Amino acid sequence: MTVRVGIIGVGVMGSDHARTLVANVPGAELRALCDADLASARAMADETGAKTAGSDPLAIINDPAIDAVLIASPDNTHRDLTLACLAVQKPVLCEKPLAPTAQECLDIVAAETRAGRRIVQIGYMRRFDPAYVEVKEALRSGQLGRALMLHCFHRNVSAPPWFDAGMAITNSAVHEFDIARWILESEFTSVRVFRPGASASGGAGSPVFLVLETSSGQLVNVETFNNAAYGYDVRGELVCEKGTVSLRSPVNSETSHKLIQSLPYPSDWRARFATAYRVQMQAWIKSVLTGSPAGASAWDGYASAAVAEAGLASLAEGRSIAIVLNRRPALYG
Ligand code: ISE
Repeated sequence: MTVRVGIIGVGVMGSDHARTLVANVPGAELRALCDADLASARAMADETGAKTAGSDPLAIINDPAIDAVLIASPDNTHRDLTLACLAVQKPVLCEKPLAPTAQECLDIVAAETRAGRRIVQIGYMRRFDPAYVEVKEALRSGQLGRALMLHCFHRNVSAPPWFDAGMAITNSAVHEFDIARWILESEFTSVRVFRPGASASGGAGSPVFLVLETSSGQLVNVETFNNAAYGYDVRGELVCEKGTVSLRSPVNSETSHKLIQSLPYPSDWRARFATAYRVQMQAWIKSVLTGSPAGASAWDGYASAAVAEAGLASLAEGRSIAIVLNRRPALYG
C-alpha cells in the first residue's frame, strides 16, 4: 500500500519535509500541499510533483484520497488542525511544538484518548538523530553509571522576524525539554530561567539560560541563543557517575588554510538534523502502515509545553517554578 500524504504549510519546514518525503521515503506519495500563500503551495507542487496545491487545510484533512497529514503551519494553528485530523481519525505528524500552551496540548491528548488509539506523532526529530540515539544507548548500557547532569547548548544564527521573546523557550528550548525527558526517562519538576544582564536587548532572540530539575534528582541546564550569529550549533553532554558522553555534529570536511585548521557550521537545523528528519519521516510512514506508533506522542508534546509554560512564568517572575503534570492517560503507557 502507498501512503498518500498531504502537507499543510510550505514554509521552511513544510518545504523541507516535502522534499524529504519525495526523495527518501518509498511507500509514500506526496499527494497535496497547501499554504496560506497559494503561490508558494503551487511552486512547491511544481518542484515536488504533488498532485494538488491549495490554501485550505481542511480540504486536505477531509479529503478521502489523503491517508495521512503533516502539519507544518505556524505554531498557533497546530491545535485546531490536529483536532481536525483526530475528528476524522487521520494519522498526523505535527511539527513541534504540539501547541504553544499546555492547555491546547491537553485538548489534543483528550481527543486522542477518546479516539482510543495513537494517531498523533510530534516532530521532535532529535529522537531520530544518531548522536542523541547514541547518548541514550550509552546511558542505557549502564557502563557510565547513573545520569547526574545534562548540559545543553542550542544556538541559531538569527531569530526569524516572527520570533517573540518567549519563543526562545516555547519554540526552541522545547527541543531540549523533549530530548532530555527521552534520554533521562524522567519528568521535570522545576525550572528557573535567567537572562544575562549583559545582553543588549533582552528581546526576541537574546539568550536565555534555564536550570531544570528532574524527578530522579538530575540537573539539566539549557542555553538557548537564537541570535548567536556564528552558526547553527547544538551541543550536549550527559554527565554520569563514571563518565560522560557528548554529542558530535556531523561534519564532512575540514579546511586547513594559513596555519589554521577549521570545521564548518551549518546555517540552520535542516543540515544538522537532515538524517533525523529523514529517519523520522520513514518511521512515521511505517507507523501509518503498521498502526504501531513511533516518535514523540501527544503526551510528550504536552509535557514539553508544560515545561515551557513554567519557563515563561519563571522568566516573568524571576523565581523557580514547580512543574506539575496532569495524570498520564493509559494510552501513553
Ligand atoms: C526552530 O523552530 C526549530 O525547530 C529548530 O530545530 C530550532 O533549532 C530553532 O531554534 C527553532 O526556532
